[in-house]
Amino acid sequence: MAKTLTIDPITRVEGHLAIRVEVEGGRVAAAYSSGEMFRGIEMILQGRDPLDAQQITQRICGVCPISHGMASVRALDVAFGIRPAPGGRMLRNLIQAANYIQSHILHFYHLCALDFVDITAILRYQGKDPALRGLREWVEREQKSNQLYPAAPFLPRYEGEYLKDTEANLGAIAHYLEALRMRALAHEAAALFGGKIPHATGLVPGGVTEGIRPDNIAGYRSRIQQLRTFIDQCYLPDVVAVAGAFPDYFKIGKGCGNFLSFGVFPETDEQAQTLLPPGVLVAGRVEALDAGQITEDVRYSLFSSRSGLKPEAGETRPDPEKSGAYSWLKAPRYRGLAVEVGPLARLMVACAAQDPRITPLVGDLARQAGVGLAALDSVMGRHAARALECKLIADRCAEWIDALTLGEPTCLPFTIPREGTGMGLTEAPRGALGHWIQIRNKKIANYQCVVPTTWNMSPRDDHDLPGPVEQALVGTPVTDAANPLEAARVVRSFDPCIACAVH
Ligand code: NFE
Ligand code: MG
Repeated sequence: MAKTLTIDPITRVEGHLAIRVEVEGGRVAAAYSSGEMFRGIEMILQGRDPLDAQQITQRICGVCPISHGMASVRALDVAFGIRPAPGGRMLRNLIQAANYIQSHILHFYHLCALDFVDITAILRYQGKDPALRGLREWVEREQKSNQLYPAAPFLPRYEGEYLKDTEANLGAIAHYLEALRMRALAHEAAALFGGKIPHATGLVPGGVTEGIRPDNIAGYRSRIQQLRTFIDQCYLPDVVAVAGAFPDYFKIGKGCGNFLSFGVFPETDEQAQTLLPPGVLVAGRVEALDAGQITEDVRYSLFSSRSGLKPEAGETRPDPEKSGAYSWLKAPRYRGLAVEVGPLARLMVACAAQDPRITPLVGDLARQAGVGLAALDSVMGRHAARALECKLIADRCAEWIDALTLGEPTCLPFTIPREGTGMGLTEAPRGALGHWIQIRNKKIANYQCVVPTTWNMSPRDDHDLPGPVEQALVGTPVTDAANPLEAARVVRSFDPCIACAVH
């Protein structure tokens, strides 16, 4: 007989997510993903000045604000009939890249590492490092506390198999602390060109308001060099070590098998030439992206809006009492298919398109992990893809910063049209992100966002097709119903952000 388990809230993800699984014979037989909060940013935008869109949509999230700002200014570029100044396009890339690096380091060290690294190893720490000694005292306090909630963020935790080697654990724990400093550096790098972070003020239609000067170039370059060292010497080796210790996780968490990328980091004026290419991978074949194939179903979502609408005609009408609905996320579909988005999707699409820069790197990664390319569609493959992408982007940043031209214009004049429409597609750290704007009488008539975690954590659609994480959970072992660690690892491998997903 099926037994139902609910993980609510699932910790160490951004926002409020509940996962319900039906377990039969020690494995997940069915899964349900519920976003548990409503925000209504799309409704807040209606009737406002179009220039408010990039400021307000950045408030969707403090982790990936730049990507919302980018999708927004790209939609405004189209609606205003302008293209960004070349210097502005380069600065947008540098700002967005710094935010990616921050986000990927955050996910690995501060959100998911403690799924694998044994934090209790710090109790055996005998060294003199004041930060690690402080951490040991913190974890000791948590261990002694018999109150469930004040003891956070490390204990209690789901018990199960963690990394065994004390030195490996202590090394990763030291990197957990170092990663906090690295994220600050990445934030500073983004702020040098974006004005501030989170919620950059410098992103505008036509480019970026900050100029290209020796001081901001030097500041960005030095921070990127430190980040590249951390990625090469800590992040990648730690992911490889975790992968080596948990090889089963190349077989756990296989997703829906379809991958979507909008493409990101335009290297020329043309969207088609992006560092990470656009495309859709269905049943092993890569197709050109057709944004006209995107719709959102709401049968199981807490909305009374019409179902199956395209984003440009999308509606946001909350219906908290809706019978049968179980999530505040809509269910985005591409030609009716559930598709996975994120770093793994971007690399899979790039490999299927035989991208000359990316394909050999992914092949090397799979060889290093001792698995075939197909095994990357898994929990461990998602972590490895995120780390590899972080390196790819950071290395490219070092080239972009050297290619800037001092004093080159970074923004353009524009006028707000009386009427207009725009679609802004980009890739956020967690995957494909689109904003759609309709302008009437110089005001926002409608604004719709379709967001990475909305794709990945979506509930069932109108045809009862489960969303990507709901599919990935099926078959996951549950060795101890009181400690469903395996299921939590599957969910966290997607790096969900529910604030974004419900927006
Ligand atoms: Ni709130 Fe975001 C990213 C976006 S995820 S983190 O990356 O857009 O849905
Ligand atoms: Mg939306």
